[in-house]
Amino acid sequence: MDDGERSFRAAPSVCPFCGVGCSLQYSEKTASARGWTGPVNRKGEICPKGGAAWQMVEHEDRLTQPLVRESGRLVTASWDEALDRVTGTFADIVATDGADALAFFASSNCTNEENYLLQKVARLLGTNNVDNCARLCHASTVAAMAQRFGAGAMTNSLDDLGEADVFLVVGANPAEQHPVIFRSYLYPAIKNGTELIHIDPRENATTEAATHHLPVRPGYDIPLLNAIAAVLVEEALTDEAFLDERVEGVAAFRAFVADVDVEANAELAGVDPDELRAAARAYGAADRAAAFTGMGMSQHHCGTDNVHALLNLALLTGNVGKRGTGVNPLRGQNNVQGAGDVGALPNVLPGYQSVTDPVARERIAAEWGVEPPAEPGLTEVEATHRFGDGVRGAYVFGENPAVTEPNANRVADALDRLDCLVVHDIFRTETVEHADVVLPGCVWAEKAGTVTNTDRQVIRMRRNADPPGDARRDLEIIRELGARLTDQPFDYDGPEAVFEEFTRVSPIYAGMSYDGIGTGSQRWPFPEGATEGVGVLHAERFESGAQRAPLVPVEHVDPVDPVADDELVLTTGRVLQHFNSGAVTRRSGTLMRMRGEDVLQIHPDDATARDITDGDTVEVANDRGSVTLAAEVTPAIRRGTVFATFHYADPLVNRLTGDELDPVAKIPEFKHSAARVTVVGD
Ligand SMILES: Nc1nc2c(c(=O)[nH]1)N[C@H]1C(S)=C(S)[C@@H](COP(=O)(O)OP(=O)(O)OC[C@H]3O[C@@H](n4cnc5c(=O)[nH]c(N)nc54)[C@H](O)[C@@H]3O)O[C@H]1N2
Ligand SMILES: Nc1nc2c(c(=O)[nH]1)N[C@H]1C(S)=C(S)[C@@H](COP(=O)(O)OP(=O)(O)OC[C@H]3O[C@@H](n4cnc5c(=O)[nH]c(N)nc54)[C@H](O)[C@@H]3O)O[C@H]1N2
Ligand code: SF4
Ligand SMILES: [Mo]
Repeated sequence: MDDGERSFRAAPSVCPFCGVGCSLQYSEKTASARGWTGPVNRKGEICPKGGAAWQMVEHEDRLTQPLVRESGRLVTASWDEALDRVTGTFADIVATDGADALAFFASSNCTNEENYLLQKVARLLGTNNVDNCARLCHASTVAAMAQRFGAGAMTNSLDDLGEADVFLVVGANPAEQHPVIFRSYLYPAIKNGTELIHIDPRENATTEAATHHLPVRPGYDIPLLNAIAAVLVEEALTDEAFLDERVEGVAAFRAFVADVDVEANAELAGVDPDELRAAARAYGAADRAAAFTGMGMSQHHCGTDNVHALLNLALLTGNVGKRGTGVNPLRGQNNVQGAGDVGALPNVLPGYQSVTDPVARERIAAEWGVEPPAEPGLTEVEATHRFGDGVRGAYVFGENPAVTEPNANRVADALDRLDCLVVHDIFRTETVEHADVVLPGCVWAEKAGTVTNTDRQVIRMRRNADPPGDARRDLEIIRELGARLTDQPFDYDGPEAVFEEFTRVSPIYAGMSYDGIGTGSQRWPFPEGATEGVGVLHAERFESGAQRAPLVPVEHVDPVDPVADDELVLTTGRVLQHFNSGAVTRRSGTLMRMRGEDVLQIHPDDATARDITDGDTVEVANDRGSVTLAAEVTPAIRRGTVFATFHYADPLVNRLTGDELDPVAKIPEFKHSAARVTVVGD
């Protein structure tokens, strides 16, 4: 790419990667991104991904022209040709099969304003088929927390969590996945004596700081958490005053845990019962204990129930509604919280108002002039399963489902069954290879807008550069799409006008403004007259409006894939140096030098039984597909379990994951698949 004519400038913006929301801007001195002292990274600290974030701005692989498929090949086209193709085909589909024959995938890597407009386009067309990859991520957590507490978000703020005496981290590895939270907020407390309980089948960078490690068998968190609940009740470590005032269903729950056999549950979960009791005592005895939950909990066919089991522990011990407590989902991408907040979800309108609520629909209609449809739409994975069978057209904005959805061989077929796949991205991704139209968008540093980070802080992004070549700003592309596809003008003169409209239709953001946010943040909920917003939720009442939240007994269900004697359990996840589908980080020279290839972590006993030695090439296979990668023989992973990341297109690890979904949240079972592991020569 010829960058000779591009000019760059420093303007406070936000890191495009994880949900921590560190502030970044261009540095002329180093010609790269550097942290500035933002509302989260108060000393300007960033992790290696943030440090490499400028590389995508100037990358030679950037999409700089629209592409359309002609005779089977993607060829360059003008914007008019590309947009005409999209609007012509989509209008045709709506005319013949109705708007529900379209599906819109919004982007949790993109701004509130972009996602708000995309869901508006979908709903004006007449469909609630709009979702974002929160579906693959914390959908189950959000479902459980919204049902019990009335808000699907971190109960607490990063600012107060350091006051905890115990951190209970379940199925999350913040030292690698939320590095600035771990380093700047958790680790200082740990150094000061806060105990860390880590529940994870692997020892990883987070475990290094742990006081207790329970290496749970993947898929067996419910028996483990129920056993902790039983110990809390048995040893009178519950908060009786809190149970009296703020909790319901207490007697039934006590009866339920009275039947829990702690030793048997520990054995089922694959952990030492004494260790489990010690961890339960630490959590129960703490004056303040804060729980954190991640993908190890959420990405199961029982993901919603996993989180329910964790919420029980917080309620039993009165660890809700106070500083240094709560249940805190560490959110994924820089705007996955916001993509949900603005209503890029099939069941809720902006601000989590149900699509089935006539009052909420009327409130939207008063602003839009059109009432959104009342039937909940399809979730992402459900939509993919319907491609070519009811769904004929899809708009994929800033997502790479060919790599990140489960059962990748099936996903590839599904993408090809569409009459029209539009991919709006910045690189020629694996998903682009299936597209009929490709729209070149812009990266973080080329856009303005807001994102909402993991602890509900709305932060502003500002332009450091113009998009390269003919690439356009994401908001501009969606605005143009809306103007062409609907009978509304979509004549917003920039992101601020979109944000203002959003604050008018979404009560949780009412009163926020670009000026008020400035170079700091505003947090939801944002009561009238607030300047910053509420840090600790559920203090007097739960966000549901109720004074009490229920304890809910949850029963274990076995993982979906039966594991034969000669098979191992494959669980998948992340490493520090790469991000999700790897579309961006695999193109970063700096990060690739730090971690070039994917490996399969396997326990020495499982390796020996298969004649595998460290560094061997191994095949990992099941009925859905197979991949080959290098073995890393390590006692850091529990026996019987193997781990690989999903960051690479080759090996495409999601070939092995299955289609089963959590019945409530429709999240896939990414964390448990049966697999045969064999050595393939040297
Ligand atoms: N470096 C980096 N940071 C990221 C991302 C990235 O790709 N790279 N992605 C971002 C996104 S989108 C997200 S959602 C977050 C996710 O952040 P995390 O939730 O921390 O991500 P994972 O590595 O998928 O899973 C966490 C841990 O769950 C463990 N685990 C696996 N199965 C089970 C189980 O059955 N039970 C329990 N208790 N644990 C289990 C795994 O061993 C793993 O260490 O990270 C965000 N930050
Ligand atoms: N096996 C397995 N699979 C998983 C998971 C797992 O733990 N295991 N985790 C799941 C989770 S939690 C998640 S969140 C999903 C993530 O799934 P995806 O969202 O599909 O993954 P990303 O790599 O984040 O995709 C981002 C895409 O957006 C593009 N992009 C980035 N910034 C911009 C921008 O500003 N504008 C535009 N237009 N495009 C942009 C990138 O080039 C990339 O193609 O993966 C899920 N899949
Ligand atoms: S911790 Fe997350 S937001 Fe902060 S620099 Fe790293 S990737 Fe970016
Ligand atoms: Mo995620």
